[in-house]
Amino acid sequence: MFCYQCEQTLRTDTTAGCASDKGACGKDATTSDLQDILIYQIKGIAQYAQLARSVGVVDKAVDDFIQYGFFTTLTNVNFTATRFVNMIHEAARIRDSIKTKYSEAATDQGKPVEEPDGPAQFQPANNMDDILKQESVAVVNKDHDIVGEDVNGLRVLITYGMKGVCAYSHHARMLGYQEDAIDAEVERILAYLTTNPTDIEELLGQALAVGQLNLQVMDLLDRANNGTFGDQEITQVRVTPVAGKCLLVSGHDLHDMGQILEQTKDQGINVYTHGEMLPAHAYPGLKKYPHLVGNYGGAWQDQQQEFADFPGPIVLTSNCIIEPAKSYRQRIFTTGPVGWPGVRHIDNGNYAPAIQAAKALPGFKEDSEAKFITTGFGHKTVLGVADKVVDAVKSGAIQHFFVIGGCDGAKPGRNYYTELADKTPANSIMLTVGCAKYRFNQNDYGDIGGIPRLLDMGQCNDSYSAIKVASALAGAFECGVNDLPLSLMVSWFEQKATAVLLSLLAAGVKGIHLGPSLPPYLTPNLLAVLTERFDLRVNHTPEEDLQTALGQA
Ligand code: SF4
Ligand code: SF3
Repeated sequence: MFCYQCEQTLRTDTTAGCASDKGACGKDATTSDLQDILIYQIKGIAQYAQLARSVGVVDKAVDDFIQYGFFTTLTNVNFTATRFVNMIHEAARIRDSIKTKYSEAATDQGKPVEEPDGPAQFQPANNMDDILKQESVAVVNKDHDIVGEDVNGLRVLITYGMKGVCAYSHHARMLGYQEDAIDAEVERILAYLTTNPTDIEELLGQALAVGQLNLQVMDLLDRANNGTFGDQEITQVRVTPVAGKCLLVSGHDLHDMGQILEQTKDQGINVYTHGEMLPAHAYPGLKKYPHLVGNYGGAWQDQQQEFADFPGPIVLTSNCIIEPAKSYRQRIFTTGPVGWPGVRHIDNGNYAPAIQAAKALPGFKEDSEAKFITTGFGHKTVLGVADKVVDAVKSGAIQHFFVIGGCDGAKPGRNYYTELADKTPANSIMLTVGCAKYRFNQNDYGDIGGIPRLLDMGQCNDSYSAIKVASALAGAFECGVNDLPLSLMVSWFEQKATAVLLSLLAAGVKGIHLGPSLPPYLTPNLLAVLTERFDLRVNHTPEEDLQTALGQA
């Protein structure tokens, strides 16, 4: 195996990458190799899908599979090797089907039928052992020594960024939101990667195209979430348990959340959100369920202790799952792209097994002291008080905005974000998205003229909100986003954050602070380019970075 897609990848002084029997996340070599093969095949499907599109054949089911398949390989999503064997065989069937449709349409139109080479021609073996023997074509770093680390790094950046794009797009598709232009661009970029590109400038351009595509996808997802469940509203969320039977929902997928709430209605079960599901409380279409009672626990990396303590079943709807301890393995369920060997998987939208488990398990015996946090500052909420915000900036009451968001993680050094938030000046506003917020969202930072100093805009899926607010402020002050008193402190862990980073760069945002450590595929040369063109900044100490952000360095 070789995988270096996430921040917790094993690092030595000279190299980075999980390359032995098991990654730092618990992904074993078999699963990792099967994931590489699936990614390779999907690029081959994209080759044919793109050709099919050129003769007017568009098959939405093919794009569903492309995007779902990429999502399953994102960090902390799916660890079940047998699921990947099934998907590899399905990928071959889907490739054959789109190939046939393309050939027939091209022939009907009197056009020559092309036979793309590379991934499009891959034939998987029948069983897992033999498939694993085919892995050499799909190894992430296979061309590293031929093309050099910079070209390899950019190809990897594009592939990993596309995992984030596909994850966000899959969430939107779950709610019935899909756009052909997005699907076509996904196919184009994946097919581009099969051409073995080596031109650095061209690859950089394509990496920014991934960011541009992700902006479209996040816009679609924003419309999907708000269109389905209503615009986020400012909401007080209880963070302490109440007495009664209980069920915990983790991950990002609001469609799953809606189904679970509907199916647990009037069943005497209290539903709690965990991790990135916290913003669900802010949507009218979800908060209308009185049995959605609160948020339980913190960010994903604390789940082994928190899930062990939770007296009910747990449903994981997306990243981040980590190895379930024996104490709760029998009462955790996965759904959608998520998987863990031996953990029950619900793939038909029927949560009856989890509901039965909730009824059978003890639940919370008594109420804990009530404590609350606030969420629901989506872009519509914040822009609803834009006049107040603009006045506060003009009067000097607000002197700076910080976006402190992205992923949380298990490695030491993440307290950087707690310290950073705590040390921001009292005349500044913090916008946050993603699970990084759990480092500081229990703290009371007060308000500025009634505007809370900490505004939780939602999941990492809602990073689009931060971009929208920044653009609107720039419009109000008739300046560019880079001229605003605004600093972005982005916490990176997995590939959704990679896609968001590329989106920010594609939107022309400069001076982003990226941490806690850099993606290993950003080589010194690539970092130098990003620093020169985008003023990308590497984390130092919270004090130093605050000084830089505030222009006092
Ligand atoms: Fe290592 Fe991260 Fe890949 Fe897991 S996802 S194998 S921790 S780089
Ligand atoms: Fe978090 Fe996994 Fe990325 Fe959605 S839940 S931000 S790490």
